[in-house]
Amino acid sequence: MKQGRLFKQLLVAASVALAVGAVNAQEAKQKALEEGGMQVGGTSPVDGVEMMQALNPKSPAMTKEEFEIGKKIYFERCAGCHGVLRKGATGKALTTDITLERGTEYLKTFINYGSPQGMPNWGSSGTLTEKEVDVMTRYIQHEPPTPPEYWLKEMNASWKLLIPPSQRPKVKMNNIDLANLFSVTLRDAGKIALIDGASKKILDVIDTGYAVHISRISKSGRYLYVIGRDAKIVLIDLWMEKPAPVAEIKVGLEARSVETSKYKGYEDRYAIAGTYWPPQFTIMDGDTLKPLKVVGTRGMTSDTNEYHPEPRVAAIVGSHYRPEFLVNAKETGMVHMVDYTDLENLKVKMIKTPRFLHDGGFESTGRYFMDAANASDKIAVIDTKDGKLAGVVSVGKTPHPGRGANFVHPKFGPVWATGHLGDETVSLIGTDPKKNPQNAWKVVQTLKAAGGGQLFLKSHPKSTNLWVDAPLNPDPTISQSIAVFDINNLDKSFDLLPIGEWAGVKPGAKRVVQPEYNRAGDEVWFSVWSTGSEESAIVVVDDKTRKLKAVIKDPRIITPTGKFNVYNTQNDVY
Ligand code: DHE
Repeated sequence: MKQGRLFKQLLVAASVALAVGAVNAQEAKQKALEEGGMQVGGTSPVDGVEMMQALNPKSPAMTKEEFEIGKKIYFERCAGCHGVLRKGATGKALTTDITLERGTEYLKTFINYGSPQGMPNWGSSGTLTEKEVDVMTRYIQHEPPTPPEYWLKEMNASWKLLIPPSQRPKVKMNNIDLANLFSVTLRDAGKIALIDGASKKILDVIDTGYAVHISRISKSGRYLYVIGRDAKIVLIDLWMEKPAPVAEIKVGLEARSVETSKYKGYEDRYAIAGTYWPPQFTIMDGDTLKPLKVVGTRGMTSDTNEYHPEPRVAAIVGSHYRPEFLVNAKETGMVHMVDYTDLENLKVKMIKTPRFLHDGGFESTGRYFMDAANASDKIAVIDTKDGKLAGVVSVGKTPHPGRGANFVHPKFGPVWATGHLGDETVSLIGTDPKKNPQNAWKVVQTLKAAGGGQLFLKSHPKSTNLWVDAPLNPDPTISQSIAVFDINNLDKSFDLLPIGEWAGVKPGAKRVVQPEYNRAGDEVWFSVWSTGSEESAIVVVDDKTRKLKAVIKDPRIITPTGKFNVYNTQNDVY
C-alpha cells in the first residue's frame, strides 16, 4: 500500500476512535500506524450524495470543485463528531455564525494542529495536505450542504420482497439448532456469516449492506434482521431449508439500528429501523419489510429546549411490557416511546434524559432499560412498564455498555454493568427496586478493568464470570486481550486472557471485541478483529475453565465484529 494512503487510513482510525469519544488522538494514531491501517467506526456513506452549494457573500471564495473536495473530506472525517449540519455532537458546533467569526487563520491553525479536547491534528500529521487544509478552512465558512431527505417514496422504490410470506415454509425446514446459531458481522466484507454454535461450522455467508453493523432476531426466533451503515436492511428467514434473504429495503442514507416488536400478541409483527440521516425511524411489516410509517426525530433538546435539526437515531429496543419501541434520539436526549398498536393514530411519549444517547440494554427482568447518555457520563433508567424515567446514574467517563451485562452481586443483589470508553472502570448499578431498594439505580461498586477504550462486556445467568473488552485501548496487550472478573470475588483483580494470541492468526490489529455467549451459557465467543487484508478469527473460550475451546478461522471471516446468538438476542439474555 502506498505510504500516503496508508497514513490517511491510519488517521481515520484515530479520528473515529475519537468520534466515539475517548481515546487520545496521538496514541490512537500511533497505535493504528503500528497496526497497519485499521479503521474503527465507518466513514459516512453520505459523502457520494449530491448536495447544493449555498453562496454566502461573507464566506471566502471557493470553486465548485473545491467545494466538492471539502464536502467529501467533511463527510469522511468530520461529520461523525460535528454532525451533518455541523450543529455539534462529540465535536464542537461549526455553523457559519461561529466559523466566520473565528476567521480563516484561527480555523487553519485548528485544523492543522488539532486540540487537546480531541480534535485530530489533520494538517501536521500529514493526513490532509496543505491544499486540503486550505480547502477545509474555507469549506467550513460556507453554509453546510444538506443531504437529501429520504422518505416513504424512496423506501418503497428500494423495497424488494424476494420471497413473499405465502411462498415461505409453514414449519422449520432445516435441522439447524437455531437457538444456538450465531449471526456474525463481517463488517468490511458487507456480509454476515451464519455459524453453527455446536460444530463451529460456517453454514453460509450472506451479502448484506455496506459496513454491516448489527443483527437482531424476531421474538419467535424465525427472522433475522441485519442492518448496514448504508441503511440497508436484509431480512433472513431462518426456517428455510437453507436460510436466505426474503426481503430487503433501504430506509435512509445512513443507519445503525434495527429491532422488532416483542410484546405479547405482536411477536414478529413489526420491524423498526432508526437512521442517522435523515434523522427519523421507520416502522415496517415484520415479515416483509414493507415500510408503513416514517417518523422524524427532529425537535427540541431535553436540557436547553432548543431545536435540533439532526437528532440521529441510536439504539432502539422493543419493550416486553408494552406494545412499544424505545427509540433513542442521540442529540436531543429524548427517548421516543412509540406505541405501535395504532400506526394511523400514532402515540409517542417523549422521555427526557441527558444527552447524547448512544446504546444500552435491559436489566435482568426486562422491565428497566439502561440507557447510556455517553457525553454526560450518565445512565438513564427508563421504566418500560410505567413509561417514565426511573433514575439517572452518574458513572465513569463515556459509558459504552453495548447492551450491558446482568448478574447477581453477592453483596448488593442484581446489578447491571457498563464499561467505559474514557476510563478503565466498570460501573455496577443496582437494579432491584423491590428487594434491594437502597441499591436501586446507584453505582454499588466500581471495578478497575484493564484500561479505557472498552466497548462491550457480557455475563450470563448461568455464569460466574464478567468479560470486559477494550478494543480501542492504545496498548496492544490490552486491546488484544479480554479482562475477566470472578463475580463471586469482585474485590479480586481480573485475569487478562490473551485472546488475540490464542487466535494464532498472522500479525495484525487483532482487536478483541464483543463477548457473546452460546445458548447454554457455557462458552463465550470473541471476535479477533484485524483489517480487511489481514487474517481475523473467532475465538471460543470455555466459560468455566477460562481455557481456549476453539478457533474459527476461514478466509471468509473478514473483519468480524458483532456476534449475535439467536436465543440470547431474541430473549435479551446478557
Ligand atoms: Fe456500533 C451497537 C453506533 C462504531 C460494533 N453501535 C451500536 C448501537 C449504536 C451504534 C447506536 C446500538 C444499536 C442498537 O442497540 O439498536 N457504532 C455506532 C456509531 O455511531 C459508531 C460509534 C461510529 C460509526 O461510524 O459507526 C459505531 N460499532 C462501531 C464500531 O467501530 C464497531 C466496534 C465495529 C463495527 O461493526 O463497525 C461497532 N456496535 C457494534 C456492535 C454493536 C453496536 C457489535 C451491538 C452490540 C450488542 O451486543 O448489541
